[in-house]
Amino acid sequence: MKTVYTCFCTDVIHAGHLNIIAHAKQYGRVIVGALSDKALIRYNKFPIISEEERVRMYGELEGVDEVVLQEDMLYDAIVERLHPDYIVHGDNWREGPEAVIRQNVLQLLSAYGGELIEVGYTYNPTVKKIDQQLKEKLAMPEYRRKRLRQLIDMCPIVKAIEAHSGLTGLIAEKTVVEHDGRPDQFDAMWVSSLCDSTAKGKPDIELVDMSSRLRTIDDIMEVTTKPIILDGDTGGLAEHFVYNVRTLERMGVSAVIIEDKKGLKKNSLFGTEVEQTQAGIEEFAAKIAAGKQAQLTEDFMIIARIESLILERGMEDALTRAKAFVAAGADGIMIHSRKKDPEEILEFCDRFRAEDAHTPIVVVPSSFNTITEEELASHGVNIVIYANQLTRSAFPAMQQTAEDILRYHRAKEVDDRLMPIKEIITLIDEL
Ligand code: SPV
Ligand code: MG
Repeated sequence: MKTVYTCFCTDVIHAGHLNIIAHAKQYGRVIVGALSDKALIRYNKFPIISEEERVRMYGELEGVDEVVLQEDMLYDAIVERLHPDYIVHGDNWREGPEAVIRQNVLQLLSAYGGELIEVGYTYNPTVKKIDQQLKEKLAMPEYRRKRLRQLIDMCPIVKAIEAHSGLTGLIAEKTVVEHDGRPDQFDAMWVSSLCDSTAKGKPDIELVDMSSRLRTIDDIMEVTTKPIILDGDTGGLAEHFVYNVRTLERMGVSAVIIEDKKGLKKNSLFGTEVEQTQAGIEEFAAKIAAGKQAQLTEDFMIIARIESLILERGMEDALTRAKAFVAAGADGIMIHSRKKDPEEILEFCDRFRAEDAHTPIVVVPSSFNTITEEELASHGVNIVIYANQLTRSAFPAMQQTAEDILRYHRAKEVDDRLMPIKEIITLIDEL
C-alpha cells in the first residue's frame, strides 16, 4: 500500500479539503498533517481552535487513515519521517507566498522519487465565503486582542511595523517575502504617535487627540487582522487613561504603550535637545495600576515605556523604574534609546532579564538600527517595533514626484517609477 500525505492548515473543512482527500485516497493510505500553531502564525492564518482539536477534526473525516502534527511549514522533517510516495496539494500554491514551500516539497520528493499531485483548487462561492468568514473572524476584537500575547508566547521575537492609515495597514498585513526558503511577514502593527501625527500634518506633541487616534485605529482595523499596539504617548491624566483603556480593549487593540513623561511631551528622538519632563516613579506607577484596574479582559496589555536613557538619567534609574512599573502591574517594558550604538539597550535588557525572566521587553531600533532581530531576541527582547520607516520612505518619494512634475510641466518623466494605473485601481479588493 502506498502512502499519501497532505497537509491542512485550516479550522474549517470545506469542499476543497474533501476534494483533496478524495483524490489522495485513489493513491493509497491517506495521512493528513495538521500544521502546528507555531507554523500557522507565520502564514497569518491564526488558528482559532487548538492544535489538538484540529487533529481530532481531521481524523474524523472520511478517507483519512492517520493524522500527524506537522511542526514546521517546510516539509523536511515530515518527509524524513513518513517518506510518502505521494504528496497531494491544491494547485493554488504555484504562485504567491506558498510557492517557496512548493519548491521545498518538489526538492524533497525528487531525492527519493516521490511524486507531487496537484489538485485543482475548489474556489466555489461557498469556499470563498468560508475563507472570508475565517479571515473576518480574525479581525473580531476578541480574537485580534489576544493575538499579541499568543504571538509573544510562540515567536522568538514579534515583529511590528508602523501603520497610520488603511493603506499602510494593508502593507503591514499583506507584505510577505521569502527568507531562507520560507515566507516571512510582520506579526503586528504599531500605531505610532509620530506617524499618525505626521500623516495629519501635525507635530508629535499629543496634539492629535484620542478621538482622532481612535479613528485611525478604526481605519486600520477595517482592512486588517493583525494585532495592534497603540503608542499611547504619556497616557494623559490617569483619570482619562482608565476610560481609554476600556475603549481600546473594546475595540480589540492588544496593547497600549505609555511613556513616563509628563507635561508637554515631545518626540523621544529629540532627546535632551528640547525640554521634556520625566514623570515621578510613584506617579507613573499609579497610572499603570489604575489602567490595569480598569481593564476587563485578561488579553489586553499595558506596557510601560521608560525614557531614562533618552533623557540621560542613567541605567540605574531605568532599571529601578522597570522594576517599579512591573510591580505596579505593567505587562511589559519598553526601553528606548536614541544612540546609534545598541550597547545601552543591550545592557538594560541583560540586567533586566537577569532579575525578571518573563516580563516582555519591547524595543524600537530607529537609531540603533544595525542590530538584527536575532541579536535582540538573544538578549531577551520579545517585541521589535519598526516605528516610522514606512512614513519616512513615502514622504521623500512623494516629494520627489511633486518636484519633478513642477520641473517638467507634465507627468511623463515621473511615470516610469510609479505604480502602473492598472495596479492602483485593482490594489484594493472589492467584496
Ligand atoms: C513613535 O513612533 O511615535 C514613538 C517612537 O513614540 S519614537 O518616535 O522613537 O519616539
Ligand atoms: Mg510616539
